[in-house]
Amino acid sequence: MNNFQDDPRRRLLKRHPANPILTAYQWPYFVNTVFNPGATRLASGETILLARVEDCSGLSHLCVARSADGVTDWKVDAHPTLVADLQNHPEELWGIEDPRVIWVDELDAFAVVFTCYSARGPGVSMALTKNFREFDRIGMIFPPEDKDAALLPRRIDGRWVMIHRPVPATGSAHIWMSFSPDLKHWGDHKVVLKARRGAWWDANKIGLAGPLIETDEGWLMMYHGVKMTPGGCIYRLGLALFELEDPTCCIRRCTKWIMGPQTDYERTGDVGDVVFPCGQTIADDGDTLNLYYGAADTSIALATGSIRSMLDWLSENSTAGDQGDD
Ligand code: BMA
Repeated sequence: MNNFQDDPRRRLLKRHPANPILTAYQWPYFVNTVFNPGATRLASGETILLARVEDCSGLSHLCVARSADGVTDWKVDAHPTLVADLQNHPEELWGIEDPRVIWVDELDAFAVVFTCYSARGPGVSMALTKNFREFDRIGMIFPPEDKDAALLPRRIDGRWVMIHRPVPATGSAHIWMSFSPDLKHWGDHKVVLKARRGAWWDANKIGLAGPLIETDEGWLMMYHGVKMTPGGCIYRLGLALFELEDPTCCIRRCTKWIMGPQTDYERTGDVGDVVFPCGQTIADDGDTLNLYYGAADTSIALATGSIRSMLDWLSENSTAGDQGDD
């Protein structure tokens, strides 16, 4: 008998019954799709989603949605919040996508790291904001092809740390970390998590989901794995844990995915079979995780879990270290 109902992974992330919680129909202006939002909570407790919005040109911009409970009654900005600025940033030619947002005490600002879609392919750009109304653009920090990037919320050994996913000319696309003294000049690039090979769920191409979560056991990373099949790609989610004071060092990495496309809104849309989180919020208890994710590149959905349970599950369903393949 199939024991799927007993699979503990079903309890790790629970889909919200109101899913999808945000769709293009809730947008105050006409758009094609809303998906892959960055997420954060303000000191007031308000949840902010910085959604990727694709209009009917096919290009994307970013738009803020705010909610007191993080589930209902979203107030969406009446107009696009952050749009491509071609005059100053020609690398944003084909729009901006997939923001990851993190509060940085030292900067007294949120760091927004997003994809700039240039004529040479996607690169990584950064901007700072205090209020999600005005943004100070730092500009492109990693050239094409690179994406799926987020900043660690604090310096490690005096340097900023960026997680990102360059795509090499040959071989698999792995997750890297790079270091900077000033958020502008980046170096000491290092692969930190490799895509597996063959039939694995996370073979050939992986990328960061939301920003890393600091726990007492290490930095918890959620990442997506892309399984390429004759029927198309399947985007699923997994977990890995990295050392707190040396985040390039992977402590353990899951074997099985924790969440994959199952519901209609995840399986069907502009790009079917995609669950793609770019951010999460953590409740006042310090443990409850609200994971906001793009579903099938069409709508925004929410899944809720416990960080403690994820760490426990990871310790029983993992291999030590990275274990990926070159
Ligand atoms: C990735 C990114 C995401 C997208 C996903 C599935 O490469 O471009 O924005 O959600 O593909 O189409």
